[in-house]
Amino acid sequence: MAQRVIIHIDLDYFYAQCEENANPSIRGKPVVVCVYSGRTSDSGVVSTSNYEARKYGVKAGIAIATAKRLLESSDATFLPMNRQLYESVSGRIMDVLRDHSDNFERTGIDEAYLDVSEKSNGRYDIAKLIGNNLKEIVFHQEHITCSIGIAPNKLLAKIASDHRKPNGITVVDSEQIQSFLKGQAVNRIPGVGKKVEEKLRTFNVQTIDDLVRLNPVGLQESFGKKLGTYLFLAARGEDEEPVQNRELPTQMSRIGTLKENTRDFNFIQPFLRELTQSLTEKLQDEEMICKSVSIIAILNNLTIHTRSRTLESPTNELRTIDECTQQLMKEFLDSTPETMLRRIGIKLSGLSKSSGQTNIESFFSTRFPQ
Ligand code: DCP
Ligand code: CA
Ligand code: CA
Repeated sequence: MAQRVIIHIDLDYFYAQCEENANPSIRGKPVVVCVYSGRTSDSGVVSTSNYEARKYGVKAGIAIATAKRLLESSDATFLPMNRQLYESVSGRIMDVLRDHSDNFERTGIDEAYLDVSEKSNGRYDIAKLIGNNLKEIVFHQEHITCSIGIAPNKLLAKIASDHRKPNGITVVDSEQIQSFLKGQAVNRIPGVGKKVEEKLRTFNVQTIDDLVRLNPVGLQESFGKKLGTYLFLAARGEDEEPVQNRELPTQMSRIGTLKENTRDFNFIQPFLRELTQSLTEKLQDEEMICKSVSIIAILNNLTIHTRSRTLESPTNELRTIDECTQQLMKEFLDSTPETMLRRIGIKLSGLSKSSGQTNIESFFSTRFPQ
């Protein structure tokens, strides 16, 4: 089989870069995008920061109060997340990338894999031209820089895209795999988080070449069959996963039958709440948020009616969604005095990913809980 050519693209300091473009006067100074919890004016965590802020040690996940302290002496800008802005920039960039690949897989708001094996004729010099061309198009169109990795599989392409950041491009062809991995820390391997890293350290493993020395049986005994095998192959830069179009669902719904036909809100309410809760949990499990909420009412004459509302901002919060379904149901009952309900349902639509977590990361956190 001909050698595959896979590109991984990750947009640089994505939310903060979108903010710089929305307001160029903040460029060149530290920019911190925050998730305010609303409890006090400073409570919450940093979502991301630009590279100027990172020089001060400000990065995703630290407390906003800590970031403010670290940036005390600078003219930093702190901004709340503007998810809609990032979604629309991301959507347009993904459309461009999809257009330039044989096969395309988006794995997060700011990253994607492109299979360009055919487009590049299996040649890495051509693939590099494709990569640089993509960087140019994305920058020209959206003023966003990105980092690119090009390699024979997804695993290596992802490690490579992280190798020169920001605005880098790293090519690893099949001859360069060993030298590329040599000396890199084990946590460069996607899915190797703090727990696995610590456990590996007890075996004196810190770098990927240390990991190569462990035998597969021992790895499986210590980490389980799946993760053990994965680590064994990853240390050798091996990965067969295809780049696959996994378009995310845009809506989800759930319908149930009431114990008896009724239009009594007190009877309907707990059932509606149960439906809302289980569907919201599914939404959260998928790490998604919804823009609109609908209720579905199927009457005793089997006609179907829906009522919908667009939320002020997309969410996966149970309280907000629950309030909305209750309200919509009340309004439906008030506006249709004669009806008897037989089945009721809810629908969440306008779905999008809720975090910058990539699928590969959530894949590993669900399959190999650390
Ligand atoms: N994100 C977040 N909370 C986190 C991590 C990320 O809200 N703990 C969001 C903000 C990021 C986006 O997801 O801009 C993409 O995440 P990345 O991990 O790719 O980080 P950045 O794009 O911000 O920076 P880098 O240049 O290192 O890729
Ligand atoms: Ca990024
Ligand atoms: Ca990313």
